[in-house]
Amino acid sequence: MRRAPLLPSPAVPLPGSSLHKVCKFLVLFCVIHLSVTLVYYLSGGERNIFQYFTENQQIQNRDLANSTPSTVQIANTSKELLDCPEDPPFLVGPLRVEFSISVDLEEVRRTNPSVREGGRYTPEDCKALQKVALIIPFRNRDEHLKYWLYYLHPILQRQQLDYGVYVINQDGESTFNRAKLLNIGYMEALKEYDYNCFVFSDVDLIPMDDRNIYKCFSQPRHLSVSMDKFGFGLPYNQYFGGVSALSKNQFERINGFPNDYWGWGGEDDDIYNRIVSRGMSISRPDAITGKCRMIRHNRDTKNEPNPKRFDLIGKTRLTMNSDGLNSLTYKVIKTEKYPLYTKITVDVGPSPS
Ligand code: UDH
Ligand code: NGS
Repeated sequence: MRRAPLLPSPAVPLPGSSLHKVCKFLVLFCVIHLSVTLVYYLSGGERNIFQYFTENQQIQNRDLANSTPSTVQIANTSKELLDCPEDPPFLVGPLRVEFSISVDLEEVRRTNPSVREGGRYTPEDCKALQKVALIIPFRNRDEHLKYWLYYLHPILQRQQLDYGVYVINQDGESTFNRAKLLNIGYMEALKEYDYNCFVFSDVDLIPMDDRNIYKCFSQPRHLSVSMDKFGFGLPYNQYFGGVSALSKNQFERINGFPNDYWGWGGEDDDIYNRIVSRGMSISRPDAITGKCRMIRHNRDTKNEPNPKRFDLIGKTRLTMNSDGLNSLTYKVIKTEKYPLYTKITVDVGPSPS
C-alpha cells in the first residue's frame, strides 16, 4: 500500500524559511523583555508588585491592629496618595457589641498602633475624603469612655477617616450642659486642625455596624437612628439625639448649637428645629446599618430634666440667631493629650438658678 508523502503542516514554518526566522526573533524578543521586567521589579529601586502586595496585606493587618507602621511610611514618602474610595474596602458590616467585657485602655492603645497621641488617625495608604473631629460631651463617665474608645477606634480606622477624638469635660458641679460642650468641642478642635466635619457623639452610644460611616453628608446626618433602647427604631420622627454629624458649613449655617439648655432634654430638638428652619433636612442611614447600643446607666446627678425645655424649643427660630456659636463663652481649664483621645476640661460658666 502506498503511503501518502509526509508533508509539513502549513501552521509550522519550515526551518530556514523567513517565517521561521521571524518566529525565532519574536521568541527571543519576549524572553529578553521578560528578563528585563523581572530584573527591574526585583531591583527594589521602585515600588514593585511583590512589595505592593505585601504592603496591602500589612495595611489590612494594621487596620485590624497587629502590624507595625514602618513599611507603609516608606511607601508614603515615595508616592502621592490617591483619594480613599467612597466605599471603604475593609468594612465588615454587623458588629458584636457588648458591655460585659472589661476594657484595658493600655491594651486598646497597643492594638491600635496607628492612632497617634491625642486620638488622631490619618489613613496611610490613601487620602481621607473627610477630616472628622469626634466631639464627646463628658463628665464622670470614664467607664463608658473606655468602651467607646475600644469599639470606635478600629471602626473609624476601617472607615478610612482622617479623625481626632475630643472629650469635652465639664468642670465643676454645675448643671450639665451637653449642647454648650459640643459647641466648645467644635471651637477647640478647629484650633488644632482644619476639620471639615464634626461628629457629635454621646459617650454611651456604640454603633453595631461599621457601614454607618461617621462622616458628613450633603444634609446634616443623624447616625444613631436604631437604638436598642428604642427597640431599634426612632422614638419619634424628629429625633436628633445621640450621635449626629454636621459639616463645618452646616454647623455655621445654624449658628452652632444652643448654649442655654441646662440639664437633660430638649437641646437635640432645638438643633433639629435649627436645621429645618435653615431649609435643610435630616439624612439618615437605614434601620439595619444604623443599629446601635446604649450602655445602660442611672440618671446622672446635676443633669435632671430641664423644666424650661418645652418653652425653649417653642422659640428656636427667635433665639437661634443670638444663642449659639456667636454667643459662646467659656474657659479652657486644662488640655490633656492621652494616647487615644484629647481631653479638654472647660468651665462652661454658671447655670441659671
Ligand atoms: N453626660 C456625661 N455626664 C453627665 C451627663 C451627661 O458625660 O453627667 C454626657 C454623656 O456623653 C451622655 C450625654 O452627655 O451620653 C447625654 O447624656 P443624657 O443624660 O442626656 O442622656 P443619656 O441618654 O441618659 O445618657 C438619659 C437619662 C437616663 C435615665 C435612665 C434611667 N434608667
Ligand atoms: C425627648 C427629649 C429629647 C430626648 C428624647 C429621648 O422627649 O431631648 O426624649 O430621650 N425632648 C424633650 O424633652 C423636649 S431619652 O429616651 O434618650 O432619654 O433626646
